[in-house]
Amino acid sequence: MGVGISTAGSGADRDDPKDAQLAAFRSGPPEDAVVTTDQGVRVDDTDNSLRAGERGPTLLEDFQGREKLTHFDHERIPERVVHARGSAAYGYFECYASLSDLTCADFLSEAGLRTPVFVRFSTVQGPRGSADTVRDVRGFATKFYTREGNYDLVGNNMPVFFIQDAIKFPDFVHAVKPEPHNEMPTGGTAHDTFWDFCSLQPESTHMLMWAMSDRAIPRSFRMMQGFGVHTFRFVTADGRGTFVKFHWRPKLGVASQVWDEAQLTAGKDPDFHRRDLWEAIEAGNFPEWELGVQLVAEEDERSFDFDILDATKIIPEELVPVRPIGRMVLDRNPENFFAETEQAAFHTANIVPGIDFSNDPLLQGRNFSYLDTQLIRLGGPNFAQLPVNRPVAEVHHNHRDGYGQQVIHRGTSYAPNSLNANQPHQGGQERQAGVFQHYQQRIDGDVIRRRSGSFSDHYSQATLFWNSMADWERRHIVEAFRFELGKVETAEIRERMVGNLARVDADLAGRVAEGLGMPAPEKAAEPHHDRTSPALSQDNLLPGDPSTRKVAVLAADGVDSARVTAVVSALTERGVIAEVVGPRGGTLRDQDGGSGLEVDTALPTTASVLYDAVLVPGGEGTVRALAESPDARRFVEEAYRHGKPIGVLDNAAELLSGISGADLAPDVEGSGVRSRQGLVAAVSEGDLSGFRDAFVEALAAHRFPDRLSAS
Ligand code: HDE
Repeated sequence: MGVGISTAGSGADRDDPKDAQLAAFRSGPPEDAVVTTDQGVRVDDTDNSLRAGERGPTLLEDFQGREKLTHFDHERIPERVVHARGSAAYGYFECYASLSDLTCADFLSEAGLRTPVFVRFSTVQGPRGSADTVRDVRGFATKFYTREGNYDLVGNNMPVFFIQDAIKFPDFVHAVKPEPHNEMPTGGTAHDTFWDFCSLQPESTHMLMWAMSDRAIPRSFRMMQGFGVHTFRFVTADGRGTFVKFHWRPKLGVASQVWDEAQLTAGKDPDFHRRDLWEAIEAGNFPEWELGVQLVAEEDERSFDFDILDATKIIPEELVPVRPIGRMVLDRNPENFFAETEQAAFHTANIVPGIDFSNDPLLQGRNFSYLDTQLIRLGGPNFAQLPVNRPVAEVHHNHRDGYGQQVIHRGTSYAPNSLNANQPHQGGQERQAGVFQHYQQRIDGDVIRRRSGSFSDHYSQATLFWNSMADWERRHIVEAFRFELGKVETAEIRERMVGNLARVDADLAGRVAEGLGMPAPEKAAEPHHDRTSPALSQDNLLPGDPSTRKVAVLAADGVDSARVTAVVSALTERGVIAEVVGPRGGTLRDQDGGSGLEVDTALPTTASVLYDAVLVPGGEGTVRALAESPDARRFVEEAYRHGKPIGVLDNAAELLSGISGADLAPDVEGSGVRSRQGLVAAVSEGDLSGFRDAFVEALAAHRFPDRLSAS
């Protein structure tokens, strides 16, 4: 894919006010122009320095050379202290129906109303250049460019957080980041300081369950849920409040990699998630999420056995259902990574009329931190004027000056004033549509540094999460704890952590301890509960849609191309992406000697972990060549080990014979297909429809984790 740089002013969608605004800032390569300095002076040569004699020293008066090097020297800005690695896209949010009975937010006021958005996904721990597929929380930050100003919903792909109070954030981040003495590990939590902190801070236990689950190794940004995490408030035009939690649900369902696959992907394609998002949008497969809300009446604030102000707790969906209120589609890639994705500045305090905060102490601290961090990262107070951050609503205030000021303000810069008829004037105390007023609440309390007792149960919801998992999800959680704690060098930290896990579930703690070679911990003092919340299990979050899943058609010379083409066209009709992977580039010979399949990707340049499934066509030559190729055998074996669907046509079934456990289902007379645990074989020469249906069904199931080794 080429680098698409549009020429100035082109490519704007006039129905999208944000895109129309950005058009004014775009600059493409000129059609025919002499290179200039920053001052617009056309110059003869920026390839050779000005020097005294051909072999002499460079002269200080070389202003072209100095300008070029100086600009280059200043290209870098500080990366985000957390969430440094990210990828983003533009799109729109569309409201399903007016929510004016709950909120006066304009962007939620009308069925079909579209609001432009910019969404940045990220990992948390690693630096800008780290791999995408590490085990980590993913950021899911959305900027809504509403007609009433920018609203930022700065969420994650997990609904809870590690700590309850923002004042602990620097400690948490210092612990999770690479260790200070040797700057290791990059992008991961499997090290002593992280587990030291968490084992001493039991409020992290619930979040650790999420972080050790497959939610921390998503298949794609497009297949992740998003959560606002905190409880916020909706506020109506007449000032009535309702507590609200935000949920993004991906249309493609929630799907993950498996841990071995994620680690291999980090090497084979460190940009795996970035590429996936970019390519999906370029191909017109626009990712989509539904926004849902959980609503709690003000008077029900204290009616749960947890505190809704505590960000280490969810409100189980079985207690308060999620009500869909709109959908978001991402349909445009940014054009310059630095200008847009890197300079995007999100802030939890960017809210609009109709939305307000709760007293969640984590949220209250974030409301300070995000503005503060942009000041250092973007070098001054005018970052809201950067194209990506500009609201589409008009801006009027008396803020002036500062680094990088882009506006030539005229007139006075204070209020009250008589010289400019007191403009801009205050919105006023009277309630008015489109004018933000803080939600009025009565606060009465002593000034103290203490957490509410209602924040003190750190285990019940961790148990709820564990109880709600399918067997395979539990296996993965156990394996993740074994991996992470297995990398911890200090025995006391491992013991303390396993002790905490015993308070979540005895079986969990016992299995983790066994993997670490430790004695099972004492039975926990307090009883565990057996409540479940089915909405938490990924088993219940797959809609059965195979579209945009990527299938490698692994083939070599001598392929039966007619049969495979018949399958591939049926897959393509279902939105599946099929790529022919061959031993080399070019065209593969058909079994009849003519030209067969066009190779999309040569085997040495790719890997099984970059696909969701493998399809191996038949044909004498192709099967023999693949069986003799260690790379091809590994490709299939790895797909099997990672629980992926494998389809084999005709004699290609032979390739499975070398893989331990890869036994085909018994032949069902007349069906023409043998299918079990994602291994799908076409066994009759004739009709392929049974095979196609079974393979598509396997793709929609995503993975067959029970095929993987048990622990
Ligand atoms: Fe953030 N967080 N955070 N965070 N966070 C940042 O802001 C912070 C928290 C989240 O794509 C920083 O611009 C504090 C929870 C996302 O640009 C910083 C606390 C959640 C992003 C910051 C939290 C998040 C950030 C770093 C504890 C999920 C990336 C650079 C109270 C609801 C946004 C920046 C993007 C980024 C502070 C906890 C999500 C330092 C103090 C909880 C998605 O300001």
